Amino acid sequence: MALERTFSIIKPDATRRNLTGKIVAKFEEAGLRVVAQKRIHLTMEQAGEFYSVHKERPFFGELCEFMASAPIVAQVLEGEGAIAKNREVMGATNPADAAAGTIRAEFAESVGENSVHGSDAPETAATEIAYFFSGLELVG
Ligand code: 3AN
Repeated sequence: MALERTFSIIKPDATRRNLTGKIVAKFEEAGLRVVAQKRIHLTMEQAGEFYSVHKERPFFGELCEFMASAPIVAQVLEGEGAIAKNREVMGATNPADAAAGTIRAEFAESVGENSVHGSDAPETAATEIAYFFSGLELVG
């Protein structure tokens, strides 16, 4: 399997509850390496731009308000098959469906406030990484 990079966000529900370290530990235990990381507070406009693929969905406004409600931690994770591995460690979107031991099963509060975001494909990973980080900030 190839060495990949994926984009990850530790969301406001998790930063608010001081869960950053516990979530990073889950990634590291799964063999993912944090090669870039920063804590930022998104504006509504930035949240809307990041989630623009969902702009027609009924929960779009609520999603943007949530993502701009408190700081997030944006990260780039590197590892063998990092995109799929990260999604496995995150668990299903709805915490009620997430497998035991996954981040969402342990920490997520609801389908909307679900603690983490992870890219779903190589193309989205590249776009999302470039939206948040410059090449100089990726330190493998
Ligand atoms: P994932 O984050 O697992 O890839 P997506 O891409 O379907 O899931 O959804 C993006 C984000 O939109 C989710 N992480 C969640 O915060 C929010 N979301 C998805 N479905 C709902 C829903 N039914 N109600 C509220 N928010 C939702």
